[in-house]
Amino acid sequence: MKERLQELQTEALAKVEEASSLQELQDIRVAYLGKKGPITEVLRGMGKLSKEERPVIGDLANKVREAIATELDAKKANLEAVELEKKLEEEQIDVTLPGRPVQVGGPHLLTSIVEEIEDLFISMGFEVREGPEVETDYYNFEALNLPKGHPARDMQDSFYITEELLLRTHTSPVQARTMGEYKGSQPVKMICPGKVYRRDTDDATHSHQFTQVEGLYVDKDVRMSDLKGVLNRFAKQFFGEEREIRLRPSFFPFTEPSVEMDISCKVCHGKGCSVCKGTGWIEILGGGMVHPRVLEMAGYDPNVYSGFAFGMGPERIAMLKYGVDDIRHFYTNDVRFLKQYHKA
Ligand code: 2NL
Repeated sequence: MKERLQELQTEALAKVEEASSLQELQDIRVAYLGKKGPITEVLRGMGKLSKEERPVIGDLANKVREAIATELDAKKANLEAVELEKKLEEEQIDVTLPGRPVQVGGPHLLTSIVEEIEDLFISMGFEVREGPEVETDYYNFEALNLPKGHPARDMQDSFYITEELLLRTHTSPVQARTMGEYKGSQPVKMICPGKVYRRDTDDATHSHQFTQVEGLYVDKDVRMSDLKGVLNRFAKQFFGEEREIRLRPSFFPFTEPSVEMDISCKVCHGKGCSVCKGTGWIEILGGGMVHPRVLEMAGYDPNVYSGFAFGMGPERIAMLKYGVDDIRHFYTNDVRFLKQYHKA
């Protein structure tokens, strides 16, 4: 029996030595140390032994068992280390490889233009105010001297939601609301940028939705010369100090008198070319002195207060500044178009 146990140990240790995978080790463990293994079998046959032999064989069997188990554990640790080494080798990463470029966006051209306009007027003491895009008939029309039946408020030209609610057709209602809040108690000096809506068929120069920035300055003693000074500063800072402005008489229902402002053409400097259609001047915006009826309806006494107002379309301004030939570029969002105007 002694010899049988020693044989088993030699045989098992040789197999452990040869094993090259964890699965093989597990098989050896089951084969030699398992319940149906040869060592268990030897121990089971101990009943036939003499009293003196029994502890000696039992002791030896345990030692053999331990020796095999120890070798199995050592080999297992060894194989695991080899396997980890192999895995690390295979999964090696090159930390010096350049990273994949990340696509970053930037502000939309219109956003940049509106922010540039805002900054210029903020520097002249105007505050920026926003208001609802769904407006009441009162603030969009009535309060701006466009009473019911006025030709400029044709149902065909606006998106009506109900009899009394519509998508605003200009940002002036934000100004009418602000004056209405103050009710003649303090001056107003504000601009209001935002989206406006008109029922129009979209083409290269028309859009059913576009952007507007309107300005309003109401105080005692505000004159047309104040309007001219503010707009001149705006035009030169926005388009370049070499540009000139001129005001022409015009008409709007909410201003009296009304004007339109042109800037000198930067291509021909007033001589006339295709950009300015031979006139030397390019129309930029409209404005005028706030109509006394508009002041009155908002609670400002037109005998005490006067004001100027103006409105411009940032799409048109961006088109002039960058030579964009189709207003639809602002909404179709072709990234090749948009990317051209990212500063960084
Ligand atoms: C244009 C012309 C204009 C106004 C907007 C205005 C607002 C109030 C009172 C009086 Cl609360 N006027 N706004 C005045 C004249 C012209 O816009 O061509 N916009 C794109």
